[in-house]
Amino acid sequence: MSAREELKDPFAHLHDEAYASPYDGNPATADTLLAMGGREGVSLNGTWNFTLDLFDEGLRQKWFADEPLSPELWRKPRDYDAGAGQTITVPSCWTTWKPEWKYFEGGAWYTRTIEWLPSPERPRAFLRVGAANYRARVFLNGEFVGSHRGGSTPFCFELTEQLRPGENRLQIQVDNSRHPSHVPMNHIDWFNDGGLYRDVDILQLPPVFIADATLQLKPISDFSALDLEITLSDKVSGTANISIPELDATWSVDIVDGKARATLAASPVLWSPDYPKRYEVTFAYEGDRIVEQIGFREVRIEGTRILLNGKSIYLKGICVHEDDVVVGKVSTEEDVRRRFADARDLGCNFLRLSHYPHHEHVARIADELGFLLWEEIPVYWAIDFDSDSTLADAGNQLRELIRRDRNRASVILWGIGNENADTDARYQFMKSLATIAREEDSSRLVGAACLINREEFRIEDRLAEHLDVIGINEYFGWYEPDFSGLQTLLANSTPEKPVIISETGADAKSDFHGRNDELYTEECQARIYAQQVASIASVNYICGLTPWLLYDFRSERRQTVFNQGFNRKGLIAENKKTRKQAFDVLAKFYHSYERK
Ligand code: GCB
Repeated sequence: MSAREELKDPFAHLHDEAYASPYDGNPATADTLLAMGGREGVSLNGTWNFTLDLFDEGLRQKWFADEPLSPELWRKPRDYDAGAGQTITVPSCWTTWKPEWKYFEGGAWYTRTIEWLPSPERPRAFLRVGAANYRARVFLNGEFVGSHRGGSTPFCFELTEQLRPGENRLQIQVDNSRHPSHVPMNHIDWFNDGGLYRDVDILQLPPVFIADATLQLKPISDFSALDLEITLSDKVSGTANISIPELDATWSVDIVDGKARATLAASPVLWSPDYPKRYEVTFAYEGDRIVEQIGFREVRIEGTRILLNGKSIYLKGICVHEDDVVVGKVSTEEDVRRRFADARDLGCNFLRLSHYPHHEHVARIADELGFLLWEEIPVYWAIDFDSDSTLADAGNQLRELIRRDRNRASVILWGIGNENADTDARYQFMKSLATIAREEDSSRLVGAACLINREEFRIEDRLAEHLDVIGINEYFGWYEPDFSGLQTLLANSTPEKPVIISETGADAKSDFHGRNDELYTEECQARIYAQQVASIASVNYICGLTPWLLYDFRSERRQTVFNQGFNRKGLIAENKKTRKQAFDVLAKFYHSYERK
């Protein structure tokens, strides 16, 4: 123990309520996020030491600064000893790890050792975390590295300077507290899982490397040009080489100050749900390469239509949460493929990944299978729309999502919010988000799931002028028992943009049967679906629907005898097997419907 440490007042932390602020700095943002693009990381998945920390003692007492010593060598008492804690597997949610941790909302410490073997060709090291709900603070060898806000997007930190050859101690404090400044805020209709619940990797990279590379079909180019953007790790100049062997195409592009932007002539076979054609694309800069499977397609609007590759498309969709009774928000590839298989049976060509960015392999699998996606950030219900810091957080989550997925043909729409009341503050906040979405990606649509004008029974939201597609959440037949309101709403509305019914539905407990006007029966849910599709089908400005939703999911807001901690609006029960009657109603509609 150093003399300085001996002198430290052992009681100072008891009176310090500003203890967390030193660890909110050096934020990881979209600008520090690195493209994975086929890179092989050194996986840090597996067993980590783990301690829940209800009172934030770790930050108050600087647990991370304690050298790991076996207890007989301690010279003063400690409240934390990583080795004596419990262990957990990464990725996972602590909320599903032990029954007694189910409702824990607060901080938790993950600690593990990493071996570092410096390599002359790849001397730079980056930590990449797939997602940590909600706030993460990273420490290496007792020093604070940086922090990240946002529970569902990936983030990176460079560790090169702090890593020592041999053993290093990596600690990540993850805090899933709900808070008024967060996005989402306190009130959500899903389970607030906590943890490092997606992959964690170390990327070993050359001195200058490709930080990000995007190639997509240039909008309104007669399908004959590709937009390229490459960002290097450093502001150097040079040449990047891009190749698509299947098209027999290679291009050399100048990089100036670490950036290359170019339009490349090419006429690839277009990607679509009917023919999800992808090409292997290689981006190379000196010794560094990123290899991506990319599909090329165009999406745009014309009046009240959505055009995919120039042809009007009707979006036969379904909403889905990232939720599982056993593993929480962890999305295994098997589970993702099951979602798509069920959606396929339903007759879908479209999924709304609600209400936050789902695992990055979802869009890759959608590219491969031929599904279109609506991806969104959790600007959900009430948000502190007056706060600049909250806007910065939401804007960053949106940029991180877009940069993560903008090579994915499946993603056609960025959702910037869900059911937010139409106030002035919300209008300004979401207008800024729409601008960010377009700055990041001008080739996709921007939408939001909006509320309706309930006084006038009209589709009306001031935000619509900044959207390409208006999503409408309406629950006629359920929260609004008088179904005739839907016909009034549809007849009263003359939107000038495409509308998607982004939610509709009803709860039903699977295997609970009764009259079709008896709430929570499968018959009642099926009747509401039948009425909904019959009312919507003939409305010209409606370009698709994503009813709420594929599977029942955990939601502690719901505690009736029917719900027992679940939102039961799934077409399939939470076991992901038992289909309810409404599944067949929607499947029949989707399999037979052709828009005139
Ligand atoms: C909504 C929300 C969704 C809820 C759903 C419901 O409008 O967007 O998150 O789960 O209603 O079941 O009430």
